[in-house]
Amino acid sequence: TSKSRPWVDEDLQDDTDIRPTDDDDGDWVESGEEEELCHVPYLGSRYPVETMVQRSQDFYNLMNQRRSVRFISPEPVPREVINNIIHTAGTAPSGAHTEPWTFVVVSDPEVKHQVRLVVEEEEEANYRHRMGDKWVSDLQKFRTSWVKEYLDVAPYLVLVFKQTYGVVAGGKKTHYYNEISVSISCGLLLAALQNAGLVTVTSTPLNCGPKLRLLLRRPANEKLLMLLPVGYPASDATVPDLTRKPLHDIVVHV
Ligand code: IYR
Repeated sequence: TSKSRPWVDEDLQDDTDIRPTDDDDGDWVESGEEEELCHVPYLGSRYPVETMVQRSQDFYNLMNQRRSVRFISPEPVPREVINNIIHTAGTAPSGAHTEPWTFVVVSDPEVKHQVRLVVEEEEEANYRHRMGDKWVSDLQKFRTSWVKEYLDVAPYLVLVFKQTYGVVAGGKKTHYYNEISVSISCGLLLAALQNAGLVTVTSTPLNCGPKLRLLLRRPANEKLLMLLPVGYPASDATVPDLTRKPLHDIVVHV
């Protein structure tokens, strides 16, 4: 299928497991009829209607300013801010509350450079061979390429891994809906970055997952879902002059 649908990432068949016995050495464990969860009153905020309208409009205005920015300033960003943002991403809902995500934050310049070498080598092959002429020409107007300076320059690289299963004392734990769960957490991460005045570009480096997983010493149950360079925008950053679909083109009320 990777021939006809090159955007389907071959990493989903990650065979670089350094522990080849991994798949048969652990029994699947049940999350437990043994442990009970008590249910407590829900404490939420309810706002007056005018406040709701104002808040929803303000949040739209904030999020509508989000852009994929490929020119990131080397200026340092407080680690506390990054931690708060990842804490926010970790509030995402997940299948059976399994929280199947790992956020690897890379700030070490040497490791960032290693990430860049891996990504640029694979992306050059993607652009030259794997993506095909139509895909490459569809992207031309965005001026993307396999050269990704931001991987050296951004103060942080956040690599989001989905845990395809959990590893617990007795064996393996099923992570239901792990891909959509981690994808939702990525959406929250993007919103939290925007809220803090930071920028990123969502990159899903095709076929880099196994190498980056090994570089970052992550276990075999983790697959790379997204790579986000994070920082302040460069003072001379540019973005393509895009518009978004109007509301009436994206909503259907029944
Ligand atoms: N992953 C490549 C190519 C790319 C693909 C799409 I679809 C984009 O919207 C942008 C880029 C890259 O990161 O350059």
